[in-house]
Amino acid sequence: MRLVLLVGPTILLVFAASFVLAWTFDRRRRHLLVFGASCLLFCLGTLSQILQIPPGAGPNAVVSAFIYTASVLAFTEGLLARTGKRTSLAEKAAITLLIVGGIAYFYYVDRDLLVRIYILNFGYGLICLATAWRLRDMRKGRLTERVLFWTLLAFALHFFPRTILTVGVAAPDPAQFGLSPFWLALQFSLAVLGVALALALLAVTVGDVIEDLRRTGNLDPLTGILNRRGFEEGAAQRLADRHSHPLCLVIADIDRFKNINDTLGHPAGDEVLRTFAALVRRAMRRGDLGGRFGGEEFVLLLSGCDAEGAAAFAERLRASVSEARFGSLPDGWQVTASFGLAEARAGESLGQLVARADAALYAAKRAGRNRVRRHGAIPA
Ligand code: GH3
Ligand code: MG
Ligand code: MG
Repeated sequence: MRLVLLVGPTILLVFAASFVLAWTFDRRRRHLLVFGASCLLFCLGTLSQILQIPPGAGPNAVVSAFIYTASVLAFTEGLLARTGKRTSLAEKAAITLLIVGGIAYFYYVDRDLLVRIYILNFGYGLICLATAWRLRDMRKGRLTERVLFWTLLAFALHFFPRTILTVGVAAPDPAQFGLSPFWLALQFSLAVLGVALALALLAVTVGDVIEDLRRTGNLDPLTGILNRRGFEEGAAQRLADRHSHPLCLVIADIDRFKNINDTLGHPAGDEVLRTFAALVRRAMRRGDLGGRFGGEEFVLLLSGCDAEGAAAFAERLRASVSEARFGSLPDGWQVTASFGLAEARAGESLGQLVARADAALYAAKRAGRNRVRRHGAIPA
């Protein structure tokens, strides 16, 4: 046997190992394991053909068709699972039955190599094409996602012209199958497009991990809302985008929070912060930005909202805080917060806007706490 035939299966094994290794770093990404399984199955399918296991053309055709179909289905399942989509078990079973049943029928009942070639190639092309269609949003995603989408589409489409051009209407001579243009073109296209596809998958995997790190680096671990860095990043974008204006910044500061910590301990204080953050999150609309600036100070950036709207928003949040029940506090302990807000001026930096809202917050504290103050407004 020529050793060169084992190059493909070896490459597939390396890819399978890479995906499984990537999965061990973050086991929530089950789709990586599915990609690993897909590569491994494809490797086994190739080996079954090269080594003629099981022996005999009929059993070998049926078994390898089954393994290849499982591999293609695992691959598309992994792609879909990555974005929370899936195909049903019934769909997968029906596809497998159609393809493997077709291969068995056109070997044992009505022997026809030509039809078998078309079933496999058009079948896999259609599965990949349907998957590309369901994942069409990826073409607007990150660079790695766009590369993966177009590689997938090219891979899906290539099945059709390649088969038609190298097989046409006459099946290759079974005795010379390994030397037929169909087989050689198949090997070549799998080596090029298949490897490109696996590399694109790995690139997307790396991109996913980076994106995850970036996101968690922008989140406050205690409350799950944005931390100062995440808030500043998002706020700078909105300030620069004139479609977000009018834009208001609201700073909320829990009143006499130190007292809670001193009387009931730090863990009770942390629990209050978590509940407070949940109230903030509930009050926000889509497109609003909310974060914790450290300590017991929360900031909100309200898009498409003028000072009137922001004052009404802050007043609602103030009321909901003063009425809320905080689990870590004794009955009858009321938590209140003071609010300062300012509407962004044209060309104003985030620092300047925060300073004005902060001045309003300070006025709210001085006026007795548990109230909302607007920068520039005449104190009532
Ligand atoms: P005021 O009404 O003037 O805002 O009074 P205050 O006590 O809320 O304000 P002050 O700034 O004096 O106290 C804030 C306290 O918040 C001090 C600090 O120990 C506490 N703190 C800061 N970060 C955390 C945190 O992550 N968890 C807890 N439990 N406490 C924190
Ligand atoms: Mg405070
Ligand atoms: Mg404070």
